[in-house]
Amino acid sequence: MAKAIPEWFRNAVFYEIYPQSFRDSNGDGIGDFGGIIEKLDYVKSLGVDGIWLNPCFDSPFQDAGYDVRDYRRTAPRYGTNADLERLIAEVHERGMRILLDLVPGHTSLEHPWFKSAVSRTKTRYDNYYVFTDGPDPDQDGYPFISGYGERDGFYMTNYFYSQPALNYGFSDPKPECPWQMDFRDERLKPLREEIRKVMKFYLDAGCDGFRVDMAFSLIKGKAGRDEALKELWLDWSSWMKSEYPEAVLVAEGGRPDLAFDCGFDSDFLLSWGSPKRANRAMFRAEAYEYYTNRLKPDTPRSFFSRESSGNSRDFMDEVEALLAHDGGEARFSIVTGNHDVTRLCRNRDANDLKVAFAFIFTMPGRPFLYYGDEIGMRYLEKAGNVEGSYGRGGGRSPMQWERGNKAGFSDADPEKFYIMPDPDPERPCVADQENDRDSLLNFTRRLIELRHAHPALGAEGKLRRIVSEYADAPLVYERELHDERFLVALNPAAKAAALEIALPGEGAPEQLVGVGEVSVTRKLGTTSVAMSGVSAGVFRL
Ligand code: TEU
Ligand code: CA
Repeated sequence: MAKAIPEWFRNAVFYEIYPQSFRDSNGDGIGDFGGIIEKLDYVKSLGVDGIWLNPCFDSPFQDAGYDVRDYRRTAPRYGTNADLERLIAEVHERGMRILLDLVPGHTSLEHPWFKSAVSRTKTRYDNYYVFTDGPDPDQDGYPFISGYGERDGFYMTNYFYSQPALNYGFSDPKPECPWQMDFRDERLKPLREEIRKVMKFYLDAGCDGFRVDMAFSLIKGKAGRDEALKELWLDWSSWMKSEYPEAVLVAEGGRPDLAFDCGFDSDFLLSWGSPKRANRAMFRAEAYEYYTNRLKPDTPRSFFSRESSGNSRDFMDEVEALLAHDGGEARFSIVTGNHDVTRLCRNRDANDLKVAFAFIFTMPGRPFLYYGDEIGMRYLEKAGNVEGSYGRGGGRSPMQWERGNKAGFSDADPEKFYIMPDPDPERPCVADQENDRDSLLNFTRRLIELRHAHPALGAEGKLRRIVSEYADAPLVYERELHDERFLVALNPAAKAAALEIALPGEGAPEQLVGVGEVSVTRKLGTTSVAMSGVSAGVFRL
């Protein structure tokens, strides 16, 4: 059974920092630990409780660091291990927490384990990766790379060709494929122990847990895979929870129900992972276009768009099913975006974003804010491929702190920046938005502040759907905890909306935050909600 969530995590809000793009402190054009430290007061000012830092470990950077060469050493371009410890201490000094990115599914081709495993000689690392027993034609549909290294066999990849899959075994090994080892095979234990020690290494260095990359990719197979994953993860998670009761694990799994059973404290509600991925993509405030473009052309677009042709019902159904599964603990995270998807800002203006944020920060769970989304940073279509970003580079551009061609990101010549900055001189920046009461930045701060001031609006408040059945908005729900009740009404569509809802009580409730015009009037047992196009309101009942 899953262990309880630590107190600090109960109503936590996170900020994702992509280290190479946040702030460069030594003028080489690449963000680093020192740069993040310089900006921690800003991060704190957002009201967030924790940071998720993308991989910062030694790597040949063929997938921006998701190809680890040495789990126990930070990438020199970000700083030393001691610098990382200093960052952790500075985060803690400000009363925040920090999650590192654990990548247990694969390493880089340059990891010593792989170099050893792929060599001609037999070594203790031979079973660390999935290799065929020879130039075996029966690859059973798995992705293998042939013709690399001296070993008489092919290696399985987990993502890019440069990310060989670590071997945690198969849930349904096929006798005709002897290279498929049973996930309980004793020979696989040393790798599991290594990864446990990597977690211990960083927990001892003070980090507060991990975001776990591709958490459910570890065990291969079809039949019985979920059960095998539970066994693997419960082993690690229960160890971690007993040794480090304050630490948390957040899965990148896209399956919060399975993640709960594995002992994770949360999982991202991503477009993939769900049999209903189309519904998630239509609704979530992450990646809509990115994913919908890959869906059939007649797939409706995001609910959070001015034509608002997606419906919110299927997504809310899924959220309710998840809440039922985890006993109301809401072990899922809705994100504004991440380093893999298009920025939410694509095809949306600041008001559209405010409506989406009003949703994200008043829903159950533990939301994650992707760096730069709080100022509406744009998706750069022309970013190109940088360190294996391929289609994803547009959302990884340098953080825009101030005006000017360097955006306060670095002292280096912008030509030397790690990745292309937004070329538009009118691009949004922190400095401008700090001074504007109505900016997206200050709106985001108010939402996060509200969420903390009123736990009913936070992770574990009860969610009651009032309206979610229309294909063209609005979405109305109630949040409740102890003696506090709030009404949230969202109309992302361009056209105005008016509806009557069943909501006991009299008088006009107080509006706490909003965008556009939303009025709620209650008379003789009927409540009328009138909303302008592109509007949102949070009301105290
Ligand atoms: O991504 C896992 C994932 O499954 C991806 O499909 C993701 O949805 C995709 O990149 C979108 O194009 C994780 C990391 O977040 C990603 O950055 C890494 O490249 C990947 O694992 C491999 O480690
Ligand atoms: Ca630097």
